[in-house]
Amino acid sequence: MNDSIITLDRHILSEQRRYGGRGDFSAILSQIIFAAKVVSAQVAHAGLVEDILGRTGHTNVQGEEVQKLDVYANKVFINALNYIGKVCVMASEEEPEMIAIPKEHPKGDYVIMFDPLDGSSNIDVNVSIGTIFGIYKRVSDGEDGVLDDCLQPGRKLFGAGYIIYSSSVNLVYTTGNGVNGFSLDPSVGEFVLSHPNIQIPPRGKIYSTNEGNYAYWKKGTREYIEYLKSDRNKIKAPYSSRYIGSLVADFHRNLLKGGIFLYPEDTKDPKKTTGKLRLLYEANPLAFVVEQAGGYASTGYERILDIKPTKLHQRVPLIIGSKEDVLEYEEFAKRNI
Ligand code: P6P
Repeated sequence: MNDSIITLDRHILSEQRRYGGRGDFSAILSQIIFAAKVVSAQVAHAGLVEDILGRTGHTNVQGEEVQKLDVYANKVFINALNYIGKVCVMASEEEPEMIAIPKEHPKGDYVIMFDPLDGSSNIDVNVSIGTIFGIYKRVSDGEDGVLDDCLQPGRKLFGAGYIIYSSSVNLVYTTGNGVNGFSLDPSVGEFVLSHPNIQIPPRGKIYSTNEGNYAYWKKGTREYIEYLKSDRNKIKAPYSSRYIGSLVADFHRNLLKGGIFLYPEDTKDPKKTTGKLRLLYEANPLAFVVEQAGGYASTGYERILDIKPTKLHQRVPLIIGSKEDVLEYEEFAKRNI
């Protein structure tokens, strides 16, 4: 492999040398990479292999039908991270409580939040799905991590990223020094740098939202979407609507092309009066990535990364993408409170 090709492992090492670090964080990222490769192999076969396709008959803490691949991905990430001695506690969308590090393994200084397989309802229709992760330094003393280590605001993130399992497998991550994207080369089993120094356009031409919720949106949200769909007295062409229904896929497209993703609060479903998406392992990691790429993430009223979490699985409205678009949405939301 010639030296113009930068593998993810090489990139992590160069970041460690450039910005310092004992290698603990790099070891965590290396394990996330390993887990991503394992999950991607199974996702690639999900359409073919009966025993991991379809439903487990169980529901997770979110009350959602758990697909077998969710269960599998959750275990893969937990087992890849719990023995390396760098982590003191984890939390997953698939686990109702915090995930303690088994007593036989040493504990470390980091805290991992993750959604092992977001968009899993799309698995059996072959739509892109993804993993989202956030990495914090612990705030507690003692051996085992505690809830306070998990309930940190997103602005305290030390690193974050996502993996999208699609026509190609991409891993996008930041350690607070910009955003870089890597593509898995299956011929060598390595992630190679494919999207260096990602910067989201300040304004896009795409909006991503489930307009089926229109009747339950607040007035400001409805007015904003109508505004995007109008030609504003021939001043600007209407935005294009693109909605995959898989957060990582919608986010990734908007990150590269520009645009705004909206999952606002709605007034129909009691579980969604504060939005559907989860703060700790969906909104915060993607908010950290998008701000590092020059974008912005908001609830419509406040910056996502400034929210002090109170519960492991708390939900938030998520408005995320090109900064000018998200700020424009805030103007509509705030004048209709
Ligand atoms: P809706 C998938 O279930 C998910 O959690 C996200 O990946 C996605 O953005 C959202 O929910 C889709 O929700 O209500 O539009 O189906």
